[in-house]
Amino acid sequence: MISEKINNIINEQINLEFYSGYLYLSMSAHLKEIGLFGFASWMRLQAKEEVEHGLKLLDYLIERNSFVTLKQIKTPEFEFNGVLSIFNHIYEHEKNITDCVMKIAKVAEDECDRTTLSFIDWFINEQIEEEQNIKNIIKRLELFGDEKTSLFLMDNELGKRD
Ligand code: OFO
Repeated sequence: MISEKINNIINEQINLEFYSGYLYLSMSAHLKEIGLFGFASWMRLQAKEEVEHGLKLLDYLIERNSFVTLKQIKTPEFEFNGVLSIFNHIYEHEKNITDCVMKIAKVAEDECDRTTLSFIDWFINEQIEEEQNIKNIIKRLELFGDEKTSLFLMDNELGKRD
């Protein structure tokens, strides 16, 4: 059985992961509305991944004979101002999520909970990968600009994510 502190912080993280899913889904819907179907599909796949992250945490609590407490998910942004600003927004969001994951590792360390520490490693690596993927897209948007031709090419490319 894990400590109350660990239980609380993991339950909070479940909520954050589902919120992340909501945020990506909101962005995906917006991108689809404006005809950027490749970007929209990339975002929708990311939303699915976020839900999987939430479920992975939820299953972990159950495996450790702990309790799942699902709380209300806050409303994600739904007004956006261009593709570059959307990616800058999620980059900041993911950096924040990385801090939260690091905080779980810190609490696990303080509680001498080796199992949670090793479990959370997967999330730390996942965050590094996510931040990097988003940063790479931002670099290219900054380099090529978000005018029609470059957006068209990137939209095709991102639409190939599977
Ligand atoms: Fe779950 O990795 Fe993004 O938020």
